Amino acid sequence: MSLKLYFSPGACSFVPHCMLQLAGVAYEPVMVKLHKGEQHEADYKAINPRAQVPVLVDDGQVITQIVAIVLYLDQKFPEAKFLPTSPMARAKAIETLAWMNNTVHPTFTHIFMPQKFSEQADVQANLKEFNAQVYKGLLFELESLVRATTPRAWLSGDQLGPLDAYALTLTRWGSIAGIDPSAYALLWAHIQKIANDKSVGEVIARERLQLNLFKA
Ligand SMILES: N[C@@H](CCC(=O)N[C@@H](CS)C(=O)NCC(=O)O)C(=O)O
Repeated sequence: MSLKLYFSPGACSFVPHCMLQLAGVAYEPVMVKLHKGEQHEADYKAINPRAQVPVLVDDGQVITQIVAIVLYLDQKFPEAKFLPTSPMARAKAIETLAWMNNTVHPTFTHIFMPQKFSEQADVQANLKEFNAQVYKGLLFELESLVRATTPRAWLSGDQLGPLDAYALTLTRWGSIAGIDPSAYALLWAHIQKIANDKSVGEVIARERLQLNLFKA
């Protein structure tokens, strides 16, 4: 078995990065420096023509898209219990994963990379401002999901998993977007609990992440 993960520090690839570390399996982490445009280099586009991370390569087979990678790793390493197995609980976990991936994540992309959506500087400024407000509301929604997990310890049940890793990433991104995470007391406490996990801590160290980048 040869597993390789293409990741970029602080990017959404943090989710499968944590899963591989939590699973305790051998894998090769390969860093892609998005800020240097390495995702657009020919060698990388030969692996993922969409020029994005994450990419998981298992025995030469390439998988892209977080949802696909999460479902793949969940089935490949059932002993890690990343997602619940009962049909309803599993569907609800995938519902949250899909929402994070298709709603919260692209909202941040509008703030962080508005140039992907308009060439005009004034439109880009408006996209940033508007979506930062939207993002604040989405973090409250995320916090309500954390509240709803009680008495379970983690977002998808009794095991720390991909939803928690994604929640950490999205909350950290909020701090980059000028949103103070300490305004979301419950969510912020949950993020710190995730970060205190040994395996997640190892990924944070490898990616050299600071959890809160908010500047008043
Ligand atoms: N829908 C994709 C989104 C992946 C994505 O947005 N990746 C970002 C990092 S978080 C990226 O590689 N951006 C580089 C770029 O767009 O140039 C997924 O689920 O994997």
